[in-house]
Amino acid sequence: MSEFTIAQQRKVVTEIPGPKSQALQAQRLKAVGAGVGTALGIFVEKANGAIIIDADGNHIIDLGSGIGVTTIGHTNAGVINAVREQVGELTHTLFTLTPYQEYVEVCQILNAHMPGNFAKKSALFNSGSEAVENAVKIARKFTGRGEIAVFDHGYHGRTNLTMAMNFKAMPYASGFGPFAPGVTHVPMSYPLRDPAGLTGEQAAQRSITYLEKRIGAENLAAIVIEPIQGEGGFIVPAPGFLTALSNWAHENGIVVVADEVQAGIARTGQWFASEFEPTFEPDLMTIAKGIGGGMPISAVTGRAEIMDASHPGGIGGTFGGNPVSAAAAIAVLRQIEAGGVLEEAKRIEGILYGRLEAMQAKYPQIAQVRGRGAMVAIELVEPGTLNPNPAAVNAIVAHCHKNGVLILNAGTYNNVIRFLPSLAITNELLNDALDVVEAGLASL
Ligand code: PLZ
Repeated sequence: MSEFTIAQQRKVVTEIPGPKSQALQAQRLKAVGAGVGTALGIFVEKANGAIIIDADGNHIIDLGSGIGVTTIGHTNAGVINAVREQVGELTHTLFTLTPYQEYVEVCQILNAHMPGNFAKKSALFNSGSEAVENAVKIARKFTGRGEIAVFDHGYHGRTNLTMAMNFKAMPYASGFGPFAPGVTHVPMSYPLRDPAGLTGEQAAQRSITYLEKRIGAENLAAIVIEPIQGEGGFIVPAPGFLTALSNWAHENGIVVVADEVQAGIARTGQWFASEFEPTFEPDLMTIAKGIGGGMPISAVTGRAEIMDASHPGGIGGTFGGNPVSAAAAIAVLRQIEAGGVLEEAKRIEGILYGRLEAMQAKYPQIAQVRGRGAMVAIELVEPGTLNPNPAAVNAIVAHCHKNGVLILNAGTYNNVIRFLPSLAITNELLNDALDVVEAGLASL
């Protein structure tokens, strides 16, 4: 998939963060508002493939990809060339003033690859949150209904509406309200923590009871669900859960929105994570992160008649589908179409499952290995219980950071470690990173 311009090797030459990063961090703390946090205070200068280089010259293995953004690899050659070319030709018009072809081409590709045997249309935006906001707007306009439902442990963004849609108050919403009305939270299928043996259909029935009793099907415009939850800790619902929900929604004229912001665009080994349950039929999808190869762009793609529900002028935004970001997205999407990219996600899944399940057999803190493709996580507990073990996660993350592996936590209980490497990561580099993870586990 990639020719590398930086050797794909970990190299730690200072403490992490090193002195130059520490000096920059001191400046940053004076200049940048405190609400904008830091997971690891290294200042990044360059990156390629799955390696980032910091101001002190440390070569760090990136297992986070900017939270699932540089799926195709940092500074992918195809993306760089497309951006360079586009930036010299046209950087902005505002599509709703005077259109340009690149925007249309992104929509055409997304329409062609969204699952579902129906005509599709798309619209482009800047961020995942903005895509979710617009999917809700469009679903409300289409149905003439106001209420929406979301799922426990879910995450959808940082705008006022999407803050209301997130499960966790801390850190996303606490003190930032009041929030948009019309949002109801219902139970998710969480196989590790649900009663043993609860099937996907039974878990869906539990959610449907809430939807019917708390909201009333006739009042619901949309249900919005991540087919694999991202920030919630890569929770994969029990088989049948998504299908039973979408069947019920369709019987009741409710729009099904799959939030594919984190799981979509080849990350899981399919174009979209929704495809793992072929009978699950989302009407709209929200897409962002990996689509731009590092450039900001997002989309809502879905049923043409729903996408056409808004009056002209109802949907837009100054920068949505910016020409340079659109050119980057075309470069990413054409590479996936050309073949081989989905296979890389499956290769990585094989290594992650092989290594992490071997660790699970040795270390009783690992309650579960779950996820798909290059989106795999481990949930850590106090041995012999299901009690969340965030202390173990913090210790392993600290160990990894110290040793040049950038790794992310997740989960409602902060007790999940998630692996979101670029699909360009080599087997050697991934195994090296997993050796560091294992040493962290061993030192608990
Ligand atoms: N929907 C499923 O994962 C973004 C958040 C990073 P934006 N997740 C990473 C942070 O701390 O802000 C996300 C997601 C799902 C929507 C979003 C929101 O996407 O591009 O961050 O707005």
